[in-house]
Amino acid sequence: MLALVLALMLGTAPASAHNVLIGSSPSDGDQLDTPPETVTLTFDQPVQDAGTNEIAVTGPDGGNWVEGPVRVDGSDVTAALRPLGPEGEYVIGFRVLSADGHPVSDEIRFTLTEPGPGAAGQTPGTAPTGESPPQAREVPESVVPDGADEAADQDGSDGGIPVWVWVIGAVALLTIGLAVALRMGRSHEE
Ligand SMILES: [Cu+2]
Repeated sequence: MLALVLALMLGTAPASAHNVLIGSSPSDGDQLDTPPETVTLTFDQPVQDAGTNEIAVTGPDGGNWVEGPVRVDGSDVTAALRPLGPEGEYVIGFRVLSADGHPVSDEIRFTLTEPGPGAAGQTPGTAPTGESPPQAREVPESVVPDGADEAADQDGSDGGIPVWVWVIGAVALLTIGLAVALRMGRSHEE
């Protein structure tokens, strides 16, 4: 009950207390001819630095251009970028922990109008790939266990099917037994 009351109190009062993105650099919709070196997201209140905050900058080539860990400074969350490469649209996806403990995620976009020094071809091979694969792994890890759970659940429900098999088997045996008995009976009659 206490937990329920607490949940209700936390659910109602701080509903307006989710962190809200109030600014960013680059800004949503920016057209830039010079690649930004960092991404900074500014929220209306402090972000919890629990090590779970994520920023990903996905380029037109699909690569992630964030380099190094996300840093939290009060209401600001910052991520350094490798020198951007191909021109086109970049999506800044973020997921941060609100002051009230709820995760907030969204994305903003900017467009690089001139190709940067970081060639697209260098994206996968350069040092930051050491950063990217762990992030890439984190996603499957959170997905795989869920899938495993579902598989386990399905196995659990599959566990009920053998009962059907037994019933069908029993019916089949009875039918065969009856058929044999009838044939034997007929053969005796003949
Ligand atoms: Cu909240």
